[in-house]
Amino acid sequence: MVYDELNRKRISSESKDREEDLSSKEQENIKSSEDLSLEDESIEWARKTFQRLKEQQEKRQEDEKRTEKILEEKKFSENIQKEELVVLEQDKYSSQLLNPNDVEISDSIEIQESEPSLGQFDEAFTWSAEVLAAQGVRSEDVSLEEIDWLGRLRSGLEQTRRGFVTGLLEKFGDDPLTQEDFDTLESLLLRADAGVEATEEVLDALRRRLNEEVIDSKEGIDFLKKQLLKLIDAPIQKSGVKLLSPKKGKLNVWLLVGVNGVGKTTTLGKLANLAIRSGYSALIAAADTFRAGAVKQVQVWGERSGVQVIANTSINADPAAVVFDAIGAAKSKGLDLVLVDTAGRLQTKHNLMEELQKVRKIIDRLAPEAEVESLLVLDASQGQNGLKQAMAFAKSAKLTGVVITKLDGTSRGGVALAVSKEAGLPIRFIGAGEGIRDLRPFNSFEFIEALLATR
Ligand SMILES: Nc1nc2c(ncn2[C@@H]2O[C@H](COP(=O)(O)OP(=O)(O)O)[C@@H](O)[C@H]2O)c(=O)[nH]1
Ligand SMILES: [Mg+2]
Repeated sequence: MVYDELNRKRISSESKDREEDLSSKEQENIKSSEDLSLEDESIEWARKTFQRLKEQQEKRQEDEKRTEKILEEKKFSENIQKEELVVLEQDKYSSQLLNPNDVEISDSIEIQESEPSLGQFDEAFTWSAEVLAAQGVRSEDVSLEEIDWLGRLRSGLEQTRRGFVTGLLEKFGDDPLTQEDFDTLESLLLRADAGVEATEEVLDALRRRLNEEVIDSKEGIDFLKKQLLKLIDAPIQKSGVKLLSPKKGKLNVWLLVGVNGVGKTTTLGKLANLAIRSGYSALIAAADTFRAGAVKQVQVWGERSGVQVIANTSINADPAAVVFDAIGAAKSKGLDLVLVDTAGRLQTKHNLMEELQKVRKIIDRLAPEAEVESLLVLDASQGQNGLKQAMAFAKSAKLTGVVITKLDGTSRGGVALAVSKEAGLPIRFIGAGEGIRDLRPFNSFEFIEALLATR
């Protein structure tokens, strides 16, 4: 379960932090003399983890083969009708909640659903293993999904990192940095779309540190990591909620808002899947009634995860009415989470804002006790421009957090820093791909490690 994994990580890394605070000087001394054996140890740890995951995967594949074989034999001996097998296939996806007659699946909307699979024991694996170990995760608790995700996050951020980290490694030498070096660092940060404010803050901290001592490239990167982490964690800490998950025993309503095409509907589909996999009950409100095809897109996602979709397919149906129905249904069934898809066209900005306000009012009136999250979805590939546009939503939608999508293959991953510093909003989820599992709750430590990975 994804949320269990994340909670476990936080608890162990917090206790680790405390240990570090207590004896950082001592640990530094120990570290330098033991650098080599530490490296050996971490490779050993990674190897052990890899071996276990490999065995686990082989066992799963064997089980699948065996099931297939049994099914084939059964088919042969009992002469099972083809139609019955089809029903079996469908059962894998649909739930009792969903009446298959209600949903018409369009062939044009494809959702990638592949199970994560273990690659080679390579640099990507050892890096991911190290990031997990650094958070205090035990080797036997590492899941294939976590390894797979970290690998993809790291390669997704490669373009942002490429110019940035190599540039940095060149800049940080044994000599003190010059004004010219600072200018380069500044432009590197700005080019990664970190934004002016975040860039200034980080540079100031670095300047202060360098006034005190000369630092080498590794220390430079480590210092930068700490600064960026602090910056990105500030709004999360301020919110008082480290990891956003639906509160049990309450109705949770999560609105997804943002400009057209940023990935709201896709994110909602992935969130529905994440919620179900983590043991929550959920329902989708298809409140983007403006775009043709939007409802169908949502229905496909709902069907994949066995989540009921409340929709009104008539043209220009009132989004607030859809939300009204959805909250009523969720309350009567005692569900945990309502995910609300919304429209994002900016051409008619004024109407859109009014519409969002109306939706918000309905929620507040109908379910004043509900935990409402208004999540701004932001396309990382649009960088700072996207952020500026998106902030138009801040007032009408009473934003509480951000989801950053499309972190796979953009050079503007630094926009996460701008979001934290300039919008002051906590990042709650990040998406790095179009597949159903390509969205995870935001883990700042992993993000910064991936952003500044030196290999
Ligand atoms: N590469 C990539 N594509 C994404 C991601 N999230 C969404 N998309 C794609 O972005 C496009 C627009 O997404 P959609 O959810 O319809 O956006 P909406 O208009 O905000 O609802 C679709 O083609 C999605 O598959 C992501 O994390 N990575
Ligand atoms: Mg949409």
